[in-house]
Amino acid sequence: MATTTHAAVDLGASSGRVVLGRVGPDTLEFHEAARFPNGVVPLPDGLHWNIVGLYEHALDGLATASREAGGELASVGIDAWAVDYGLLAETPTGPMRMLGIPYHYRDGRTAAGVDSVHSKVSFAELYQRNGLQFLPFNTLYQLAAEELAGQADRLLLIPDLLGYWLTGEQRTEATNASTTGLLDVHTRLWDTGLMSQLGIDEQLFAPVASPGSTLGLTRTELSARLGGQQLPVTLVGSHDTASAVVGAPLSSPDAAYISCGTWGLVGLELQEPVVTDASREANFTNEGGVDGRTRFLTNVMGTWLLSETLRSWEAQEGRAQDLTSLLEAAAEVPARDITVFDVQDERFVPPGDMPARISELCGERDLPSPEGKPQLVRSIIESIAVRFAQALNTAADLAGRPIDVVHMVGGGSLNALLCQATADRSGYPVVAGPVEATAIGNLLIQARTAGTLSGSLEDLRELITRTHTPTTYRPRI
Ligand code: LFR
Repeated sequence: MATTTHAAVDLGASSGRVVLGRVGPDTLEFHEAARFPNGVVPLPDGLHWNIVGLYEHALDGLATASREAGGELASVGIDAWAVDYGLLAETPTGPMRMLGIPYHYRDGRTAAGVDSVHSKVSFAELYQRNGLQFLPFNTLYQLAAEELAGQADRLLLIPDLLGYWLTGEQRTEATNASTTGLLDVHTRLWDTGLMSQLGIDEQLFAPVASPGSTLGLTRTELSARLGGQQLPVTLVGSHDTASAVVGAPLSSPDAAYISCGTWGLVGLELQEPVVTDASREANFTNEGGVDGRTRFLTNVMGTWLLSETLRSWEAQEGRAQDLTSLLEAAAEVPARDITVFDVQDERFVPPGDMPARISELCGERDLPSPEGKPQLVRSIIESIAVRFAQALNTAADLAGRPIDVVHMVGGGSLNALLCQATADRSGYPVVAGPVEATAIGNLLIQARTAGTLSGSLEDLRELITRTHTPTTYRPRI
């Protein structure tokens, strides 16, 4: 059976990778051609991303992938976290120039943007129009706090910015566009009426394009680095969570998913958005999925709490922490020593000393503060699991649909303690894996665009089920 080879550039908040995959009707093989770190870059004016460094790493990774594929790379697809963007200005010579350094969504400047947007359009009206949960960093709030907005001719979301640098072509990929807050939740087109109410020039945005369309070929100037080839860049679900949901092998019509990395994205795949008062009050979002599906989900603080906790200990002790042995010790902590706290508290959004913030919160709420590392690690994991369980039940209630199984994908699917705690706290079986769901979702849409695969998302997921063995965690209580 014919196979094709594709490269997925997958950028997460704490690392990026280029995954080389060979795909066919009976084949789904992949490995990392490159992996590189990513993270918050604190500068005097706020928190940023090292976007040019990421572009260079992605290009190097593509060069490696192209070499490993023996010059047979059929296409490239890019996905990254949502909401963040680069601003560009016209130049006399043609190509646009970046203005400033893209901000990290965890930067606190957006608070003023929230007030400014809500003074023009209430949150209830916004939700009716864009179907988006309230997150203080949604693009429209960032834009309202953006000093350079007046000088910009174009805004490109992170994967679209890298796509522009690779090809010279500008589009706004639809799944990620849905996280800006400026897309109509029903038509999935720019809401130009909302833009004008907010004083945003609609020309700032490139046209919306669906996953499965072609962005263009890599620029000729890059060919020397890419094995002499001009590679086709295919638009995939460029919001990483959209690709993760494609790559979640949902095994029943009543399956739910948790895409767990820095964030835990907990929800359902629906055919239509749910834009009710109840879903707004529960802060459920209707992000755009691949093939016009709706990602009905809510953001839960994910492994960020744990990784920031480890980072604090590393900084305090001046030495690396061993997550595996910490998790082993955490597994031994008795139930009476576990403190369940509210992981959604806003103080956990910015980077910083999480152990101190957790103690502070426990103090305020009259909860016993976890003592020692194993207790703290276990309390974080159980608290995340409790919130996952609540979010699953709320999703089912709001969508009027039962849940029979939960698919945990992404980095969190490797955390056995978290998977088991989620099963125990929710009462649903948790089917864990694949850990690389995002890169898989990216590769599958490229392969379908190339004509190697065909059919619906269910058909694509069936290939994952046939080629990947998950681990099942059954509820013990
Ligand atoms: C996950 C994710 C979430 C989004 C958050 C910020 O990586 O893309 O879906 O809410 O990051 O962009």
